[in-house]
Amino acid sequence: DYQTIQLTIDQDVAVLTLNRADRMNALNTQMRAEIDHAVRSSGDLARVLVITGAGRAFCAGQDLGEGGNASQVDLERTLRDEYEPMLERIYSCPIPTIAAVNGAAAGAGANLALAADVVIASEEASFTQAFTKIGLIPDAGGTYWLPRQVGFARAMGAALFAEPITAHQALEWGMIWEAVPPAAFEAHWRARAQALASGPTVAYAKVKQALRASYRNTLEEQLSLEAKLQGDCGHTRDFKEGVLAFLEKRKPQFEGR
Ligand code: T3D
Repeated sequence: DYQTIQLTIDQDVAVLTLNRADRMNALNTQMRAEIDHAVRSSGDLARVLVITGAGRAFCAGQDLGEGGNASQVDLERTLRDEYEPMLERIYSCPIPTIAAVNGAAAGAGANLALAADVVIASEEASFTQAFTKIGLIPDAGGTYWLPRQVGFARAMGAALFAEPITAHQALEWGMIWEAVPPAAFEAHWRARAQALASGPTVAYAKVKQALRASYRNTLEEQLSLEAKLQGDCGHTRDFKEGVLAFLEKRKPQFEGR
């Protein structure tokens, strides 16, 4: 039983809700461990994982009240022992991950969202690299994701000025996939999640692998990787079904294998 999050799994869709609404879903030790555990379970039990927040915020980052006197908190240890395993768990999750960002995402909360494969934001949401406001640098993968997603100049400005970036700005910058009016937000991300959950799960896992490898590969290496992964997809039942459904002019029934 989780204390700081909720996990529901329904029709192959796992929904992990950060659930400390009175603290803007700020992350503490227990929550990091529970997220890690829930993401691992979801990878085994569902075909898509959504991470969202209870109440009006998505996640306010590190719980700044945790650990008492800030000058005595061992930030390096917390990051290595608690943030890294959680973020790597999300990154290596075999199924597609969606961050459904319902409100403010600040500090490590912003970078938790950026660790997901797809970010769908409510138009009311914002993304703040709040760290320098309290004398820190972007962590939780921020210095990795930001320059890749929005380019160096915007990453630097976001980190130095630590201003809230609106959902529209984030969309324009290529930081997120969609910004959706608040009234339509939940129905929209649920429909997106359901669409992925009934899709070709093996191909999705290989899409993630291929796109990520492109950051470090030469063209030659990437073409070779594509050939290998496509060869694997070619052996799935979903590929056979996809082609058959196309030829029979009907919707494919993918099984995720
Ligand atoms: O281990 C380490 O420490 C290193 C790792 C660091 C990683 C980080 O994430 S550093 C960055 C930490 N996060 C922030 O600096 C963001 C702080 N929060 C905010 O900027 C704002 O609260 C929000 C933009 C998220 C929301 O603003 P708003 O106006 O909607 O709400 P609020 O009134 O500021 O917050 C409501 C309550 O939540 C309030 O408590 P109260 O007054 O009702 O008792 C506030 O103190 C609490 N809260 C918000 N953020 C945090 C928090 N409590 C603890 N930690 C927080 N991060």
